[in-house]
Amino acid sequence: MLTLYHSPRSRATRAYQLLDELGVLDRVTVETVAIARQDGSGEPDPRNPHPEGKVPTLVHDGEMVWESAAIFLYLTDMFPEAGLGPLPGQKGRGGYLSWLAWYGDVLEPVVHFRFLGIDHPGLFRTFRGYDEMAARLVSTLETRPYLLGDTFSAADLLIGSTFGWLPQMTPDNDAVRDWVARVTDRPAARRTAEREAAMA
Ligand SMILES: N[C@@H](CCC(=O)N[C@@H](CS)C(=O)NCC(=O)O)C(=O)O
Repeated sequence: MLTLYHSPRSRATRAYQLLDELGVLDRVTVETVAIARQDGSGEPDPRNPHPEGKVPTLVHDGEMVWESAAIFLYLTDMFPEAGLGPLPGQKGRGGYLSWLAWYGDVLEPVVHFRFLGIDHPGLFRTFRGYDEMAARLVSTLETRPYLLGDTFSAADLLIGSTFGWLPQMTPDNDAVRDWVARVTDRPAARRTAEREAAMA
């Protein structure tokens, strides 16, 4: 049994969208739980097994998977028919794993430090800065429509969703802006927004 613990308009939204992109919504139980929100509303939900009360959380036959990048990899490996993430041995697997890890190890911290106005040489030495993050996306997306090449993957959804939530953090580059538009304005994104609106 596969269960996604989800909360509307959160980082779990893109995991919920991924289930739609994979065509497996009917094979997964989606449990909507409360979370503590940045505005001070809400609180951790005892039904959510994540030890810090965060979402998304995925539970497969009693085993928990947490962190969006791990959940994305787990789901695209488990449901390969949609072709949203190269499997071991397939072309693009290395890039796919690297972009997923880059999301959590570089993009999230760099974007949030910038958003919060936090700067320190130690942060730059560890993560590099906003300009380096942006340059990585620019140099990739000026040569191809999606992070892995010609086709959309779950890495585009994971990374692109950040700029859907924080558009002011989008690198100032047409190729990146066009990519964000392509990966955030998808039928599954619209369906997910409708489903979440109906939950409200
Ligand atoms: N790095 C984690 C972050 C998860 C996260 O912080 N989720 C937020 C929702 S956007 C949350 O659950 N917050 C509740 C809390 O911090 O208690 C991921 O990408 O999955």
